[in-house]
Amino acid sequence: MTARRGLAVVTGASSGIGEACARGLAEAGYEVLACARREDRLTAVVEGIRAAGGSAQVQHLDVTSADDVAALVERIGDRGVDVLVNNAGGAWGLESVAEAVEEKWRWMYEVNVLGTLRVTRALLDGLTRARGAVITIGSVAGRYNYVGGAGYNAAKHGERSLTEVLRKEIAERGVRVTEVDPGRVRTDFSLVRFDGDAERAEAVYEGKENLTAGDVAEIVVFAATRPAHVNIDFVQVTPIDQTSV
Ligand code: 8X3
Repeated sequence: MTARRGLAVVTGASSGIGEACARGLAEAGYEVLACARREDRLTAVVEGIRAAGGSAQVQHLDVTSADDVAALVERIGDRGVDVLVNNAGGAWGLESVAEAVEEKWRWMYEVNVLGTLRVTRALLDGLTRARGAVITIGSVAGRYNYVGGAGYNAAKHGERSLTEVLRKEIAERGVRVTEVDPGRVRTDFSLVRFDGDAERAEAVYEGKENLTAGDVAEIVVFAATRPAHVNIDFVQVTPIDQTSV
């Protein structure tokens, strides 16, 4: 398959929703620059895409690192960026406000809000050149609050504010901005949240309908491939039994 649609940059592409977006966008004909911290897993993802006939490359990226973001910008050079998927992010902990751990809150703000800001701002020129699309993976946690969720809720609400304002500010450049807010998706999300406690993580998904990362990626690809005058502002998507949101 040859890349027909231009360049798609995906953060957090080594697993879960990011990996599925990288695969889906490559299948749709984009040349994917797959970005993540874990280069071994990222390399496996990229090899899988290539084996399926798609176009993809590995880019080491920790969204909390200004140097890594600068290296990403340098790699892209004066190319246009047709799609940026801001997927890197996550939750850490489920403590009550009374028991809040500042380090965890700081990390969640850093990856979900500042990471999205840092990468998006750095690629704005490229996105403008291509009249591209920014697609940010938010969460239902950015719309509805829950007990134990305050740190993650606050970060995802912050990311949503950033995304909404960005849409209003850069529409005049022809850059589209979409937020996709998934509910429960079976990924490593809960494993990360619970510090690698597999049993606790599995309990989140056990006996429930769960979205797959692929379900979310289909929406991302759909939003990315709309005509230039069509902006999908946001999509909330949940498994059918997640009626709490
Ligand atoms: C996570 C969404 O519903 O699993 O971003 O808490 S949920």
